Amino acid sequence: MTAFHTPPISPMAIAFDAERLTLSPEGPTLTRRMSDLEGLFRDSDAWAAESAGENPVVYTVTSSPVPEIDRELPQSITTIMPGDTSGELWMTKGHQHPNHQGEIYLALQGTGGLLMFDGERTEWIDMQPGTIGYIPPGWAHRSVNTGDEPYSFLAVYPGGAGHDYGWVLEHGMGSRAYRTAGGVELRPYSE
Ligand code: S6P
Ligand code: ZN
Repeated sequence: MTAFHTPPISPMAIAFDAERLTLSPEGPTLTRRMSDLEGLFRDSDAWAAESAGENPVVYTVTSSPVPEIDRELPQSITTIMPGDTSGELWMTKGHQHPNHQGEIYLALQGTGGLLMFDGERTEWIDMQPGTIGYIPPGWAHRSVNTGDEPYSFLAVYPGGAGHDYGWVLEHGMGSRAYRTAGGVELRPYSE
């Protein structure tokens, strides 16, 4: 079983396999199934049926061994499976960093979107391999797979930033991303 390293962390090289999307040495991997996304999809009945049925893996997050500790700089690779629930594209839960700090995402494979919300304004960045999405301090963020293959990105973030998932449940994300014949459409969060 892999684990985070214990501080003090020694300088290290982390091998990144751009094809297989692995980090080596690696830390823990997190798997989010449909049932872990309660309260997030607009169509809660469809969410409940999918959770009680096949309960598919929606995304995984694999980490380097750098722990989420103040002043460290952890990295992770998130892979979101293609799919939608009543048209709403599969996505991460989304969170706010309670200790407001910036973060960067680098798209690696597939196509996606980076949805950000500061409580008033919503921003969307189309993400394709090579795009760096910058998340400023104070912006909640959620990633969406907009394509037909897995969408993967590298995240690098301050280890002391923390993760507030309740903020998104309380405030929403301003918009939701839907699959349409023409591509992707953003709709108001509560409609
Ligand atoms: C951490 C960074 C990512 C996400 C990951 C899963 O600050 O933003 O590693 O944790 O993409 O998303 P979520 O919303 O389930 O944590
Ligand atoms: Zn984050």
